[in-house]
Amino acid sequence: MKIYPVSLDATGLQLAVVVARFNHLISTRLLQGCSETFCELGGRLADLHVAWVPGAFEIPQAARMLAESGRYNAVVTLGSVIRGGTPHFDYVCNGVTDGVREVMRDTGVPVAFGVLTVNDIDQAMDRAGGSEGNKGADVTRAAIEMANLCPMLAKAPRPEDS
Ligand code: INI
Repeated sequence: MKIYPVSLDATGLQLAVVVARFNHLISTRLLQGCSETFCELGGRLADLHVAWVPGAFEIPQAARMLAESGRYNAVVTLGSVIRGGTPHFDYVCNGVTDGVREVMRDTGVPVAFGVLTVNDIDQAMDRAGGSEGNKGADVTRAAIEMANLCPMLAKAPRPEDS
């Protein structure tokens, strides 16, 4: 049995972050969790490139451009969509979740999904450095793990070569 090793070492990794300005307070907390985690795991702050976009709906377009640039080992997406009793919530949620998944599928670059979809601001605060931890930190760990795993999978030997 071969098991690919898990690595959370961010040394030398180039990370792009797309963060929504909508619900700015939540976003800054998610971004703080992201940058602290990247540096704790060995990344350099200079290698963390941040693109602010107006809202979650704009995240996929910026994430695609950054992924297609070929410059980054992974992309982290951050933001929050808070249910407000209007159908807008569902449209924005569907747009960002479908869009991010398509970017990852189409480009092969790992894209971590750190967009909170919650009922109210309290639930968002709980997940942005409050009682439920920091989703920005969690998804940054996922991005680093995938950034290290994907090159190994791309070089996986064919059965006849191993
Ligand atoms: N954008 C968010 O990031 N979060 C929200 O909760 C939200 N709501 O509820 O409307 C939101 N809307 C803006 C949207 O992302 C776009 O920026 C806008 O529609 C322009 O395309």
